[in-house]
Parts: sequence; structure tokens; C-alpha cells
Amino acid sequence: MKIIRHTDPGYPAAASALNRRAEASDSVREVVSGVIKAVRERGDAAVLELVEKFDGAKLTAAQMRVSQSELDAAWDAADATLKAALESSQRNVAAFAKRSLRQEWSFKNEQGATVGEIYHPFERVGCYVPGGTAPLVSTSIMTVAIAAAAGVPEIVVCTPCGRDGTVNLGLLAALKLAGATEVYKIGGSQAIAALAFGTETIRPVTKIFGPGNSYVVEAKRQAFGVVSIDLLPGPSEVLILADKSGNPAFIAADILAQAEHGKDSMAGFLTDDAALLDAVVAQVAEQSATLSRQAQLAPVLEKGVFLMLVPSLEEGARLANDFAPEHLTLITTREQDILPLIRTAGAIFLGNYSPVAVGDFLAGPSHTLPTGGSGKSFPGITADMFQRRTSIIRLDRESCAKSEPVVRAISAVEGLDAHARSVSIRSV
Ligand code: HSO
Ligand code: ZN
Repeated sequence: MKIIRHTDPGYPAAASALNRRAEASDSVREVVSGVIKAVRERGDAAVLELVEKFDGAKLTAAQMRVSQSELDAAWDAADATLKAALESSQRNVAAFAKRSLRQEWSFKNEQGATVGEIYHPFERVGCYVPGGTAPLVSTSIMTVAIAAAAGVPEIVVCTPCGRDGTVNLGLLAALKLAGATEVYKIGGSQAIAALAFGTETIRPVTKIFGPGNSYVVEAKRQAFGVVSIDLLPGPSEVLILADKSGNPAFIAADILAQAEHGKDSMAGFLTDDAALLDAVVAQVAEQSATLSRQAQLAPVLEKGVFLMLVPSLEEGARLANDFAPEHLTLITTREQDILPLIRTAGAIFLGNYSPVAVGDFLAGPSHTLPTGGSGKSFPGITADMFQRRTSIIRLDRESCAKSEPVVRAISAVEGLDAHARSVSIRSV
């Protein structure tokens, strides 16, 4: 853990280092462009080779797809407690999603034309659900269930399989409940390439959602334009900003919950209270010893956790905006002053009793949120990202005539007389 106090000589440099931007390394870019080229040129054959190379699983094209009966069996095999938990999460997420869907609207402009917007769900979307050291069952709900709530008819999921070619049964159960219509056992940038460009087995989608490792994120970036994407969500992170009202045991528990995501995860703690900083350090040491995922925790505790004593919460809020954390936890008696200052967090958790893990698993908003500083440019997944928006314009004779002088004036400057005539011809 790095501990920095505003009285330390290294503080200004440490504070400005928090100002980050999400960028891929050259080596990741190169690997991913090779993968995309291979999948575009050789389809299924390339995907199968890459699955063998990166995930160690030898599959045939027919084995890539998880059948409907396997999905049904996974749901049936889930125990009652897991089923009830997934259903509770799914209900919260669907209810939240319904509220953020856009409704069509229209109004009359200055000339009396009726203008408005209509929305339709995308026909076919792809959702990537990462594998890695933990089967992220909740990510199925936090992507697929939102697509389903938005009315998307075809929801295609790619998720990596283990060396034995299987996918965690709890994950398949969650995908079934959430409403996945096609599931493929492929992961990594080859999955994104297959979703974007299609193969003999996988028909292409028009928009790709979901988190992933740096290769998945880069593949989404490179596929952008052919498909649209949600955002660029990578390794999980939290920044906690607290005054002396923060509970050190709770704060340490949230830091460790983040750190157990392992590789490249980050957790930061900013406070204006020196005693709280010391108490959190002690709590992290005490609690971490009792947790199971030591292999994931150790490298993050060493490199990815930082604690800073800041001169004020206002300065903490400024640093938080520079860092643009995926999750920001704010614990202060001055919430009405500090909350309005936070502008770049993916999600904000308020008070001592709002653990990030509840947002991860069931609160309602998607846990798929911008990471790596990309919160400056992107929000997290919302239901309206699954809707295509089209504008509607209707004029009658009168509003057309009233529009004519404006068209004439602008056409004259643009030198486009056919534009002008197409309106004047209707206005006599
Ligand atoms: N914290 C992750 C989500 C997650 N946590 C899934 C546990 N499972 C990204 O927000
Ligand atoms: Zn998490």
C-alpha cells in the first residue's frame, strides 16, 4: 500500500499522477489487430485456434454454442438460494432499466413543423461476460437483463470456457434467467471480433456491450465503427473519499473487496482525517489476513492500493474528478457540499452503509461502469444504450412555406440551388 500525506514532499507529484486517461499499450493494440484480421479472414477456424491458444480448450465449431437445453439444465441445477438471489437481482435491475428507457416525444418548431424522436431496441446485440479467476455471474444480469428489459429480441453472449471446454453452471443459470438467446463459449478479443464481423457460426451483431480485460477492451475500440459499443470497461476500481465520520472497518472491507478482483484492480482512499487514515491502514492489515483470495489480493495490496491524507474534502473531490473512478464512495457529514463537486465517477455510493458489493450484485444500476479514467468521457451501461434513436420530421404546406426563407438564405451561401428549389417548389 502506498501512503501519502499532503505534508510529504512527494504529495504534489502523487496528486497529479491521479490525473489519468485510458489508453491501450502498443503491444495490446498489435495483438488485437492480428486477432481481428485472422477472424475476419478465416472465421470459425481462426476463432477455434485462438480459443485453444489463449484458453487452452479444444472445441469444434458445433461445440462453441451452448445449447438451449444446457442453459435450461443449468437453471434447473442451481440451488434454491442462488435462484432466489439471481431473481432478486434481476428484478431490481429490470425495474431500474425500465425507468431509464427513453419514450418517444415530439413538439412543434418555430415554423410549425412537427419534430421528435422515436426509439426502437437494437435487433441483435452482443454481451461479453468475462471469465478469469472468478465466474462473474452478476455481470450476466448487469448486461443481458438490461438488454432484455429494453426489448432486444436477440441477445448474443460470449464468455470464455475453461480448459475442459465448460462454462461455470451458475453463470449459465444467470444467463438463462437474464434472457440470453444465444451463448458462445469463446472469450478474449476473438469473441469481440466474431461478434463484430461474424463467422460461419456466429451472425454479427450491431452493438457490443460488457467489460473485459485489456484485449477485450482494445478489440471493442478497434471494432468501433463497424459496430457501436457501450463504453470501455476494464479492471475494477474504487476511490473512497471520507471525513472523520467514515467507519474504518467498513472502508477497509470495501478496499479489500475491490482488491480481491486481482490483477490491475485499484483501490484508493482519500481522507482529511489523519486518525482515520491510520485506522484504515490497521483494518486493512487485520482483515486481509482472514480472506481467501490471497493470490489476487497480494499484488493489488502491493501496487494497486493507495491512501492519501488530503488537506480538505474539496481537494479530495478535485483529485477524484482527475482519477475518474469506476466507483466512488463518499462518506461525509457535508454530503450536500461535496456530492455536487463529483463529476466523473461511474457510480457514487453514499454513506457508511452503501457497500460497492451491493452495487456489484443487486442494487439496480448496471455494475458495468467506466474504468481507467474513461469516466471522464463515458457513463456506465444504461438501458437506453440498447435503444436506437431516430428523429422524425413532418411539415405541412404552411410550415414548409415558413421554412422556405431560411432554406433559401442558407442554400445561397452553400451554393446548393437544388436544395432551395426543393422547398420553394412546394411554397407557391
Ligand atoms: N466490481 C465489478 C463487478 C463485479 N464484482 C462482479 C463482483 N462481481 C465491476 O464493477
Ligand atoms: Zn466487484
